[in-house]
Amino acid sequence: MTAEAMAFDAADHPHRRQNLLTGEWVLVSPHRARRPWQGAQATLAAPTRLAHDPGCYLCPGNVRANGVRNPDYDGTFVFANDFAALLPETPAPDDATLFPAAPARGEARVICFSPDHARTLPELSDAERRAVIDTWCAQSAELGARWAHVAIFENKGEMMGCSSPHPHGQIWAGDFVPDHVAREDRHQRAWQAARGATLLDAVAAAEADGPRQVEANDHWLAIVPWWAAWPFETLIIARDPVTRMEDLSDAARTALAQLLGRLMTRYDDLFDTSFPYSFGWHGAPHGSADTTGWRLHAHVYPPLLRSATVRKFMVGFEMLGEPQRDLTPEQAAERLRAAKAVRA
Ligand code: H2U
Ligand code: ZN
Repeated sequence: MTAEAMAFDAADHPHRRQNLLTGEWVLVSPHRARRPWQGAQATLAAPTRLAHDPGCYLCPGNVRANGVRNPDYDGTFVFANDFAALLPETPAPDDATLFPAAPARGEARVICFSPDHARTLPELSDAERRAVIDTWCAQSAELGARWAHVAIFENKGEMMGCSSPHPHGQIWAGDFVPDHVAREDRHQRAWQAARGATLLDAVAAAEADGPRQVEANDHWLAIVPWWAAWPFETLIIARDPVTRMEDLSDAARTALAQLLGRLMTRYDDLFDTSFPYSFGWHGAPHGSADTTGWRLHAHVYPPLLRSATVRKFMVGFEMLGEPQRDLTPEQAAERLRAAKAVRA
């Protein structure tokens, strides 16, 4: 049969999908998921962890790497990163045609999710997760009043380069809009201008109850996006017309605490491990009052592919061409839906 006569099957035929937030493409090669695998396939013994670790820099009452003692905090705890990637006062570099450079000023903070050294975000109660969300919102408002952009994120797990097992996230605020956000800014504005609709509002409407939905409630939708590059990547979209974290209503914050708990518990159940990921929020940059086209959302980028230890590597074609995946986003969503959303 000629290729023209064959009916296209997204679960079988190689094809490319475009990320509407960035314009980037991903190569989907579903037929490759059937290839034999003789590589590593280990399982991980769950490490037992104390609720308070005397050697941890982040636990309440302990002394940090720079000698400062943490207070005896009992909720979330935010402090200025002792090794901040951005500093408030730095001179501007020379900018030359062949050596382009730009100033970078800002500040970085660390947020401990709770005093408990052993409980990760999905292991906290809804009320404790709500406290983390309120802290994110307050930080976004406070730092956004001074800086053009506030990045709120969490690196979880050694595999993602996380430097401490104490559940924590980071906040980097700066006087510039970083590349990924600038790209999403352009694409969301262009969509709004061309169609008179908000891109992620349209995506949420089209994806609700569809094959890529993983979790949903009145205020949020979590999907494996059509264009997912990482095997189990998800996109969490605010269903209300909110452009920045601090504008979330009381009801949306409570609903987010529940949805995040369920989504991340599914991840943990999938490979029976504390699922590693990089996770973070994208909202309208604070540097401009014009938030046209924006819808608040979060990206979850987990590296795992086949088990607790077998990860996806973005190498070869991915480094030199564009991201590629074998498992389709629909298959990934199906597997996440089949995992448990509530801890036993
Ligand atoms: P990561 O685990 O995602 O790397 O975040 C931990 C951050 O905590 C890291 O940026 C900071 C590191 O600089 N940190 C302190 O500020 N003080 C410490 O005593 C330990 C770690
Ligand atoms: Zn700790």
